[in-house]
Amino acid sequence: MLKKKILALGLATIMSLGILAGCGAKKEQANKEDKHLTIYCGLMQDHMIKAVNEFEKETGIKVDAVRMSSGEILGRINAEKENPKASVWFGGPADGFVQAKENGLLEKYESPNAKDIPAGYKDADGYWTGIYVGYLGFASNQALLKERGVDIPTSWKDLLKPEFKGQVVMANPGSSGTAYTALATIIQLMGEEKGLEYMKALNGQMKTYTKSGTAPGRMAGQGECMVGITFLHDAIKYKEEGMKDIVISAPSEGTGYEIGAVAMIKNGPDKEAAKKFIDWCLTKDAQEIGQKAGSYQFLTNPNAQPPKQAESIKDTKLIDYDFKWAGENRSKLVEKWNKAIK
Ligand code: S7P
Repeated sequence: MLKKKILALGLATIMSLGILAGCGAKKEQANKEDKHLTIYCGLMQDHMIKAVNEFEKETGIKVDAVRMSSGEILGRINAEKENPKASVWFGGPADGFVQAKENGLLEKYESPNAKDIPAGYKDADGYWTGIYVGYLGFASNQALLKERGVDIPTSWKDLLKPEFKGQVVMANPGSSGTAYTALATIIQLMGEEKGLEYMKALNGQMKTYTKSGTAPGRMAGQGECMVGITFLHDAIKYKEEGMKDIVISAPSEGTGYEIGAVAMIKNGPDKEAAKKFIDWCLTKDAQEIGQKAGSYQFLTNPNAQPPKQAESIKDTKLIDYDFKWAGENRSKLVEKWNKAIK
């Protein structure tokens, strides 16, 4: 009887030690998760690095960040959906986030800080939240234009002029969020049939299609082409960095714009750290970091100070860009564009 009691006591002790050890391991794992975060980032590298450094400093969470174009991020999180490697998608036009939500790749997270962001800049169901706004337009090389006696393009129609043949650069809408904004803008402005006809004609004017939407403005600045189709804040950045020949213009028919967003990736490994990162992205201070790295987008937090460098483009004529439509039709439109330019 005594032997049995001792045995039972021994077993109970071993079991509770086991449970305690299990709890300890779980806690350690949870702590580790709280202190680490992997993000996929659609922003320019220098902006991404500054933001990540500041977040790490403020929270002690170590961030691994990978910069990719929007189409690449979509492809990556789709390929990893059974075993996600990253927990946050940080930056890039909202159209990609709309598609990711449609495809079940995002996790709903309504940050308490999202209350500060106006309704027009966030997903109504809480899957993504806007952090900045950027306008699409043209970056031209003034020296090249002058040399060839060509006027600055001020309309989408202008890009089809014979003098721009072989002189226009934009990114591929399949890989680039910027270029997809351009494609979706043209279709919203002209309708699907006329819009695809326009894209086909524009294809005849192209020097090349780049992978990232940040390249065309840089190429124009370096004199590798006359015109790059780009977000205007990127053109301002290159000009500020010394590409003095860049001249900025926007199409008179109206232009599209991006809401740069942040979202949680479904079943990502660092959920708690991801929430902290998203909360942080929506704050005034975090949003103002971009301008310290030469990123001059408008900001979605009404308390954040917009960059003074963007003042000159604030009256750009915008279309009533439909993000939901653009995101939901992304794959279909890219496929049609690919057929149209063949
Ligand atoms: O960070 C500058 C910025 O223009 O980069 C993103 C842009 O779409 C580049 O990515 P893609 O290669 O996918 O085009 C914008 O979200 C952002 O404003």
